[in-house]
Amino acid sequence: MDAREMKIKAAAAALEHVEDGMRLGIGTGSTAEEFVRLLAERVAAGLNVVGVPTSERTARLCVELGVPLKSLDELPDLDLTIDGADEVDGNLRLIKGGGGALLREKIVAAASARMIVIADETKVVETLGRFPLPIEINSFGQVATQRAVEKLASTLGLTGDLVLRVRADESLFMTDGGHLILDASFGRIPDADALASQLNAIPGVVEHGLFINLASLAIIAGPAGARVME
Ligand code: ABF
Repeated sequence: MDAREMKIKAAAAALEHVEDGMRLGIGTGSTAEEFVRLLAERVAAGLNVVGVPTSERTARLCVELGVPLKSLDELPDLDLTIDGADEVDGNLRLIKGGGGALLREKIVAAASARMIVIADETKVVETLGRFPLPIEINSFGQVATQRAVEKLASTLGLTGDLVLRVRADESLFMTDGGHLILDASFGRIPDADALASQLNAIPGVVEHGLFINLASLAIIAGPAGARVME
């Protein structure tokens, strides 16, 4: 089974949790996009759902495929969010944001009664941090903010480079919300809860990719099929 087939398998398993009439948060990334494609088929067959997208990219795909959308302001109480992740640990803590949508993804996940993560086995880790942690920062005072993050990392015994994310043409990556992203290559984050809470205390940090106490369960696809972590 190749990587795409595993994404499709996880997405199909998540679709079984979608009920008629649901208000859905719809995630960003290639796995979430496989979910959108399968959801669109069910909508075409009569499934009555409405989605709130977590990125402009996801919104465009939903519109293209005919998945009805509303804004989060129109639907502030969601039944279920389906989204991908860059890393999942055994306590369903996540690193997200590799796609740059972490702020809207976290806002939508927090507005949802449940969040189901869809991923393949390569995303499952014992300790978060192998994947560089995306930290969304305001462009105003970005140097001061980066220094504050570096100082926090040092106090927590975390080492590794913090790099401003750039696009292929070397221009600065800007999120849908107009912010910058620092990718922090810590390698291992032994105390994700402490890092998450202390990052939130830095004024220039808009949000970070540590999703803690947000995922209700994870559907993990591997060569033998899809399994559930909860
Ligand atoms: C998105 O899913 C991002 O938060 C995360 O980076 C991405 C993972 O992408 P993929 O499913 O393509 O591995 O929600």
